[in-house]
Amino acid sequence: MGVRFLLLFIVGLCRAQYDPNTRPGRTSIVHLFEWRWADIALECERYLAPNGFGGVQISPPNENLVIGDPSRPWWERYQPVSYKLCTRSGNETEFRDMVTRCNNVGVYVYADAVINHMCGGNAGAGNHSTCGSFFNAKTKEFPAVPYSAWDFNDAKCKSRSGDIEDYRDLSQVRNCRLVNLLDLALEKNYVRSRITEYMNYLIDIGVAGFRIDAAKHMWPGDVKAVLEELKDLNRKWFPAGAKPFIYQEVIDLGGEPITDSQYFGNGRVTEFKYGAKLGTVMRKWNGEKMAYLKNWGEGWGFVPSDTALVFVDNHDNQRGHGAGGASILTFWDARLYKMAVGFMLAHPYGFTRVMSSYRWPRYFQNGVDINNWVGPPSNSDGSTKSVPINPDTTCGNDWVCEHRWRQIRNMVIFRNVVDGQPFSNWWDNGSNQVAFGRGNRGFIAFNNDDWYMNVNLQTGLPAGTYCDVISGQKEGNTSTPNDS
Ligand code: QV4
Ligand code: CA
Repeated sequence: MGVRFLLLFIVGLCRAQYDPNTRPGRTSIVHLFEWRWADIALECERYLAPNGFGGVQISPPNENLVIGDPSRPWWERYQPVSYKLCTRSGNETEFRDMVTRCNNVGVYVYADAVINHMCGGNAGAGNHSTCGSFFNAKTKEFPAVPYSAWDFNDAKCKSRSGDIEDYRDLSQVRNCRLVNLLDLALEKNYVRSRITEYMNYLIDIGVAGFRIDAAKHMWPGDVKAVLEELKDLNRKWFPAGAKPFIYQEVIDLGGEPITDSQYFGNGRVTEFKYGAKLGTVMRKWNGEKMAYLKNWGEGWGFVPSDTALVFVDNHDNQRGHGAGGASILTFWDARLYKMAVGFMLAHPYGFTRVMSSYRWPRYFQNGVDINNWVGPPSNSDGSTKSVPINPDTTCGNDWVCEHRWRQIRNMVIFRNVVDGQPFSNWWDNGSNQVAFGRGNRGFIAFNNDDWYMNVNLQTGLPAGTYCDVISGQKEGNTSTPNDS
């Protein structure tokens, strides 16, 4: 008995970082990309908690390089200058207020941790940083951390330019600069301790976990060493012994020496094949059709369900950054997007993240969106605009708020309701009409063919009258018809 108990305990500990720590019955998170902390706090209270969202992924909270004042690209936030908590999203006081208020309503916060690198190697005179900390990228000095030249990897990098040139070369991908970003020497105890100090500071404030940015560009053992020094979550909101949820950004679309499975020991990984394949199916590219989704999940070569963080699009591939973006569906393709997100939220595979974006002036030249750098809706002084809520519950100021679209919000609730129920009663027409249930709790049907769908299906639900929460809204005992 004693041995068995001990064994269970150890296994439990090792799995802890795969657990999102969401409240029971809350099964998804939403990425509020580039939102201000003040707006996220309000959104937790007025919308996310009442609608069963489990948490929010936030943009990197630490100090970064300011680029191209006043037209600031979103991607400046992936160029750290220090671990001080001030960015365009807000200062430390606002950050603490957000975490406290979201936690108090049971919506937890997941921070984007940019720990592979600091800012680009050419930044220097003429550039400043979001908290005003001094730095010099040319001499690799970041006194606000502090880091200096010997905390970086350049000596270990074997590429000609010092940048990553060949993704088939595993040590180049991990030891050289990703697009010239100064690459931290994570095998050094000193560097590890600065990073764990930062992450533990966030844990003490009350965050529930981390997206590990550019995990592919760090040695799995180095990431592990950092994670092993992390504290348990804050006892004010989390049970004793709760570990931060970890999901690592590894883009593994196949064909490279760096694979998702190398990172399973550290926590979950972002399954990029998921959105790429689902987009291909919904667009009917390469002869794909929805009928083939019958064995969606591991059957499609994805990582094991309990190691996967899944999403239809993310902040990179929705605008042509990162890898494998061509088939990706986004809010710009609203109808197909709602179907894809609906499918993701209805299907039991993986832990689900919903994207919430802002509109930007997309402008294609030779197939490339030359405006894919454009930062969040902002005022003339470069500060980020707030997220006003319209009377019809949509968002103003060019914030898209996909998470507030009825179909997506209701499917987030659907996923909570069917949590733990088996994938059941699959039906397809051999083409693009499919349907399936989740035990006796929910049922969903899709028609992505160009003709009507008129079939009698076994749903597995108890006899009764049900509301279609995609086309309508359940109001008391009736289901309201509506626009789309
Ligand atoms: C450019 C050239 C370099 C040159 C340099 C000289 O490309 O070859 O050496 O100038 O100064 C930006 C610019 C990029 C510029 C670079 C350095 O886009 O043109 O280099 O800065 O100044 C985001 C953006 C990047 C951006 C970066 C830092 O996507 O474009 O780079 O932020 O501001 C791979 C990785 C994966 C990564 C993905 C985008 O495996 O890890 O690419 N995804 C994550 C984030 C992503 C972020 C980073 C990693 C970096 O999700 O948003 O990149 O933190 O697939
Ligand atoms: Ca690296």
